[in-house]
Amino acid sequence: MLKHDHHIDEVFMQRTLELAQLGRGHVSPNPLVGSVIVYEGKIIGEGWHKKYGEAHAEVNAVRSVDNKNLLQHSTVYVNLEPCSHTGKTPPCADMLIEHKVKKVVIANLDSNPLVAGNGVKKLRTAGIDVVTGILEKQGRDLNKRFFTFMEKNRPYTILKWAETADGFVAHENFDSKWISNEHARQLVHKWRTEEDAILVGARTAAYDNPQLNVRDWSGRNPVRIVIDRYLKLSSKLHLFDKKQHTLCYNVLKHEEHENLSLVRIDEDKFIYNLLQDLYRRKIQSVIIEGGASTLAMFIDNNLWDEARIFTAPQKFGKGIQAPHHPGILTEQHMLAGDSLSFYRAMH
Ligand code: AOF
Ligand code: ZN
Repeated sequence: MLKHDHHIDEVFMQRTLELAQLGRGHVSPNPLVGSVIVYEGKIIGEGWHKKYGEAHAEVNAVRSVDNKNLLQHSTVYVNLEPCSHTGKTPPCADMLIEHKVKKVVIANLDSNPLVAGNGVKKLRTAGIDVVTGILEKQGRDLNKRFFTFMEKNRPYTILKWAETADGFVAHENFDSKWISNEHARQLVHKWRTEEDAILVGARTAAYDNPQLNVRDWSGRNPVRIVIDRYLKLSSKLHLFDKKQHTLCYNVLKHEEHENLSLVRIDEDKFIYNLLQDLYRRKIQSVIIEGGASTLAMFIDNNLWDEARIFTAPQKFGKGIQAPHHPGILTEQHMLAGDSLSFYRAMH
């Protein structure tokens, strides 16, 4: 491929990824997908997957083109390989073939076993020119939750905590107030809107009595999850107020109530079993908000993808130690008020 073509493909794929983002919060467990249709160097159609169960990106892009005759001379950009299966909607590959589009440019192959290369195969067999791997890394990152879910058969797992300059997450009495600040809190509420579920351990549930909902940002509430192996937590905790669904993982019993599921799983490989159960429930991502021993269990079992850590300038001297993670630092910056910094590490 000519260098010039490659650059142009990247420019249109960048726009495709921007459109894909518009579906955020509405399409899970489906991926974020955008599509741009280009005729003689100009965009003549755009679309994205707007809502779970509804039309796919390419379908919306094709619908937006006024003169459908131009499609046979056009290139379709789509960040995910067009699907080849009949799911909630008919196969997009077939639709593109029917319109005889000239070329299809893709960022990522679809890891869904129902598709997995078959979309590209169908297009090529029909004589359509297919280019793959344009802005592949950005596309993988955009759909990191979907790809992890499909490839590892578990939700994308984000660890979050705040630690002092000397590496503690709480005082010895488990009091963890005053480490983070209101800027960090608002950011955490935004993050909650971006994930399907939020999880805490029994000690955090008991000491902090968190509501685990979204208040300082607008967006949907995630499913709440608590680990309470021996069902010792008080039913008066906010987590059990039945205002939102809570999953309570334990080793004793299974019970369904309105907005509360007690889920029994085997003690052996507990964390692994928990993530398996979330996978079965189609929960594509989970943010783990503590405490230290719960976070450490995910790290020790090698079952995590990303860590988001706030560090505060103050020192506690002693207390509950922050978890140690073997991740790779990818981002570090100061938050407003410069009393706190944030860093992100990838597994
Ligand atoms: C595409 N374009 O915009 C999306 C695709 O149940 P369905 O019919 O919505 O199918 C969902 C699957 O289709 C999903 O798991 C993924 O493999 C693919 N998503 N494919 O061609 C799109 N969202
Ligand atoms: Zn499709």
